Amino acid sequence: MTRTNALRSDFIWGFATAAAQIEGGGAEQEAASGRGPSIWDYFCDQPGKIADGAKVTDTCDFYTRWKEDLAMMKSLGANSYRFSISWPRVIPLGGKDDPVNKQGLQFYSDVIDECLRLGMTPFVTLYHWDLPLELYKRYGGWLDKERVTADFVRYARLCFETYGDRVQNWITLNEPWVVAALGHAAGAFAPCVPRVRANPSGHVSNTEPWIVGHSLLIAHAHAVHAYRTEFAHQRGTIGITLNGDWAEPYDASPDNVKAAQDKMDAAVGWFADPVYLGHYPASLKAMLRDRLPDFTPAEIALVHGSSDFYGCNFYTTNMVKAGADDETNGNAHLLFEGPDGVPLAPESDLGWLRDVPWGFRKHLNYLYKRYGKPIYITENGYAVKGESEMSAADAVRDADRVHYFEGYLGAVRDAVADGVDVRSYFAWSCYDNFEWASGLGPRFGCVRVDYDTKKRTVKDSARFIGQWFEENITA
Ligand code: PNW
Repeated sequence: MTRTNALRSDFIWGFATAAAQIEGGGAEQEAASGRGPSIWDYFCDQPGKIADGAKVTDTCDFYTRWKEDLAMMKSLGANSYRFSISWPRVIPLGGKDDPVNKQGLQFYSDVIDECLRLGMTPFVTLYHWDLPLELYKRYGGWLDKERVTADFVRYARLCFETYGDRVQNWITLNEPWVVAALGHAAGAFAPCVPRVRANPSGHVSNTEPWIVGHSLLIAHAHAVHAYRTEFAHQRGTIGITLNGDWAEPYDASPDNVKAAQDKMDAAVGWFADPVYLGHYPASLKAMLRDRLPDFTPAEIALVHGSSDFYGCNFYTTNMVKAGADDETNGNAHLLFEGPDGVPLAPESDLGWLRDVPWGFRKHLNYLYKRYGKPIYITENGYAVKGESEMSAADAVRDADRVHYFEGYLGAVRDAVADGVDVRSYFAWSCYDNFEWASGLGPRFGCVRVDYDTKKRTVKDSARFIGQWFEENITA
């Protein structure tokens, strides 16, 4: 083994998951657990919304198998685990005056204790998309800034009170862009019931995503404020995690160079600029005009500086051309080939994802230069084409996923050599799980899950990653 000592000795690495994607072990068990329904339960019940008709109630059964699963992660070498708390599991109806589910609260407490016992630092996300359904019914969820903020802050406070003596690393929101854009504009994700249909041909609202995005920023900022003022003695860090893949201009034409920046502004800057720079990007304002809500002075004072780190989820790189009709991507076309017509990489199991490692180094440099914060990579991973159709024996020899991690981890190492302050890496995902509207088809796991028996089998990629960190973290 060659040691590179490329990463700091306290580098954090592990696997990432989200509650709604892994916990369910069958409808009966879920009902007995006291968890309230989320917008994803409701969405799964709508015909045609989930590719294979899968349900969030029946996924990997982490809810009963958590102890073995944590032991497995530990055996793969992880020194940390990133997971999310299900809001409706701890407060079934979700609201600030609604009752707490003691069983749900205890569940995460046990998971946290076991992580610590095993020597894995818990990174806890408060909101990974499973809004309590009741809040959507009551007031439209993220559409109502005042009410959702009050409810979210009470939920966050309950988590800080209950777990904050043991959890030092908090993530308020996972990928607000997905919540706002896929959940309220494109119609691909829950709740997908836009009230303003500017475009009569489809589920497209041209106002809701921006209202929702604004509420998400405000709710996040209030939760951070509560943590920093009321829980300062816990001495933890708190921040937000954003998605946003790298946008490379299709060619050197000014229009396409601008389109690439517009795409970065829409996907990343929409949230990162207010949080780290104190205002929305100028290109977003120019595109949306009065459809982009304004911050009051009090709001922006709270939002600006509301993240101790930059939480980065990263998956792919696009060649970007001007002239599309998609505001949530800055009206940019996202392509996987340049003018030479040669694909950047073969297809994965999802249309938006390909194995293009070179954009990662550029992305990390861009984020560090623009926002100047330590970067926690909170997700990165790959869905091998056709893996669900493979035999178990073939699926666990996941050479394409190994190839992906080899390239992307190399890009992390290069970015660190460039001077970028990267502190963590979480692979998405620990094991195959519920891939939202795509159901159980696309598999992102470094461990295979047989959904009939729930049996777990380690894939080659899990071993590869463990070995990679063993070689690259300074001893
Ligand atoms: C992230 N897109 O989601 C999420 O944080 C995970 O829950 C998810 O399983 C993972 O990436 C893999 O998809 C995304 O359509 C979902 O561009 C969709 C998109 C991007 C990220």
